[in-house]
Parts: sequence; C-alpha cells; structure tokens
Amino acid sequence: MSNHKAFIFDLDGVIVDTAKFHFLAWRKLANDLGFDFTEAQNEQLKGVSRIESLKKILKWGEMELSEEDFHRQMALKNENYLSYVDEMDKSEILPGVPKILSYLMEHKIPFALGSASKNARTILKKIDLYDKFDAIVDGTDVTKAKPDPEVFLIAAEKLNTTAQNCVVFEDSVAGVHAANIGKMKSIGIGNEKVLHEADYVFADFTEIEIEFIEKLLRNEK
Ligand code: B16
Ligand code: MG
Repeated sequence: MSNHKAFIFDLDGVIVDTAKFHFLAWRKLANDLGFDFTEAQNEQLKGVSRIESLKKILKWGEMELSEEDFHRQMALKNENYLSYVDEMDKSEILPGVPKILSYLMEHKIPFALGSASKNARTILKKIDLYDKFDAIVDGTDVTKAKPDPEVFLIAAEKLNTTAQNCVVFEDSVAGVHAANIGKMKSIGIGNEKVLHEADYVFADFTEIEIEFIEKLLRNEK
C-alpha cells in the first residue's frame, strides 16, 4: 500500500445535479400512489440508496407495499429517472468541477468516484468523464449504504492508498458521515448548516481555489 494523497468524489450533487431528476421520478411514483412529498423531504433522500429512499417515501405516504410491488415500483422509478439521464451531456457537469479535475489529472493525483448510485457508470459515460477516473465505486459494488464508509474504503483500496490520505467531496449528510467514520478528510458541498460535520464546507466548486487543493496535498489543511 503506498502512501499518497488521493481524492474521492461523490456523483449526485457533487459532479452533476441529478438530484433534480431523482426528485421528479420519486415524486411521480408518490403521485401515482396517491400522495405527495415536499422538496424539503427530498433533501433526506440525498446520498441514500434506492431501497432506503423508497422505504422513506412510503413512510411519508403512510403506505405499505408487498415485496413484489415494492420492487416493481423501484424499477418503474428507475426507468423514469433514466429517461432524464438519457438527455444528459457534459454541459450538466457542475461549474468549477472541470477545473479541479484538470488540475488533478495534470499533476497525476489519483481520484475515484464514490457514489451510492447504481446508475453512476451510465451517467459518467453520458457526461464524458467515464475514462477520467482512476477508480469507480458505485452502488453495484457495495453491500452497505452510506453512512457506512464501505464505498469510500473500497475506493481508497482501489487507489492503492490509506483512508487517512483520502479527501472526500460530498453533498449529503450520510456521505459526510461515511467519510468521517472512514477517517478521511471530508469536504461538504452545499449548505454549511446542513453539512456542519464536514471538515470544510463550500457552497459549490466555484468556491474552491487550486490553492486549497494544494494545501490539502501538503497536509497544511
Ligand atoms: P440510483 P450519490 C445517490 O447518488 C443519490 O444521491 C440518491 O438520491 C440516490 O437514491 C442514490 O444515489 C441511488 O441512486 O437509484 O441511481 O441507484 O449522491 O451517492 O452519487
Ligand atoms: Mg450525493
């Protein structure tokens, strides 16, 4: 195991804003079942696996489904979600992200994807970033959902470095917890009040200067 710095990026809410598509698809599912939920409730679905998301939504609607219907609804939601993903291209990459990725590539600093999504590889291909990551770990590679650190620990292993050398960018509370539990440096992307457990929080990537990345690399941050 070598001892070098590495970066791990969450996907939804960090590299792209697919949360808006998840919301539309989950909301359609709820509406079809005869209830609704708010954008504020939707915040609680960020970083949460597909199964856990549907469990939460059914609770909000005070509904129970048979196992068969549960799986059918999840498949329908995913089909609907993928119809939005299908329209994506690289213009969906969030502002400020390309600058940081270019810097890492130029300086040969390894970076991985660490996402809960089972659609992560499809999305990365749509936005032309699939070949840029040194490792990809997604919802198809893990058995335990965030806040369990499994996704990030596998990423560290694939990047051939220790957890302590990894810096994780995350937009969800569950993901920040996962990074912290995994003893990695956590950088929250989003609201400071929501992500207060992160080591640092930025509203978005346009706020992150290369100087900050260099300090992380030198262990000064
Ligand atoms: P899928 P991330 C997460 O992606 C999303 O934030 C969350 O809303 C979604 O339910 C989860 O992926 C599973 O996604 O249904 O595509 O497998 O933020 O971990 O990149
Ligand atoms: Mg996310």
